[in-house]
Amino acid sequence: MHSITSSPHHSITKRRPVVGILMGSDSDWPVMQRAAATLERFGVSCESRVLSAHRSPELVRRYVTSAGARGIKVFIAGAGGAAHLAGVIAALTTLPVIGVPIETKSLKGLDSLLSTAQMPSGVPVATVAIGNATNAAILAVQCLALSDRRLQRELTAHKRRLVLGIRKADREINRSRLKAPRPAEAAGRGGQGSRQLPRARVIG
Ligand code: C2R
Repeated sequence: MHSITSSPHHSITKRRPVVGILMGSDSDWPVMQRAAATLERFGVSCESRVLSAHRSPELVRRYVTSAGARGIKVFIAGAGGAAHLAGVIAALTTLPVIGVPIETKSLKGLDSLLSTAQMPSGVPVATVAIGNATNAAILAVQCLALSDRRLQRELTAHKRRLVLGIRKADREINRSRLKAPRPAEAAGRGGQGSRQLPRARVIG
């Protein structure tokens, strides 16, 4: 069991939630909590719910059809395997729906990816990469930023941090290349010249 909160209506801040994070099972929470954490970093209030289109279809219908009136503006839905949750939400609302395909043991999340992304024409689900709940949250912030100056500024700052992260990684990788023995020198000493370079890390 993965704990979400003691309350099923988890609110990140005291403010009225504007993003509804749904997941098909509490086993999805280790991935989906990254969406909640990212929204929190942007100062966006959200609520997280475990609701399954397969196991509790009526609860999904009730939640989704009442959410707009309570102030929810975007849904993020994570599900694995036969991942129909995001599609069912999209069928029930005119609000934007962002799908997070959850990685699975048997098919590595390809099943989730295809069942989330391959929606019929007329009912879109904006699908992010397998397990990338962070991107789902950023996309939700981008939707909200269309009518929110503060969020526009936060997104601009976020882009700037990405550039800084890449520049730092670029500097570090060149510094370690200068320190590393050349392949020929290393080969002469019996090595393969394969000194491990640090992995470029992007600040997200
Ligand atoms: P359990 O770990 O509870 O067995 O769930 C969940 O999202 C989870 O990734 C296994 C997987 O089943 C998924 N699930 C769906 C739906 N409901 C649950 N894909 C749905 O309605 O689409």
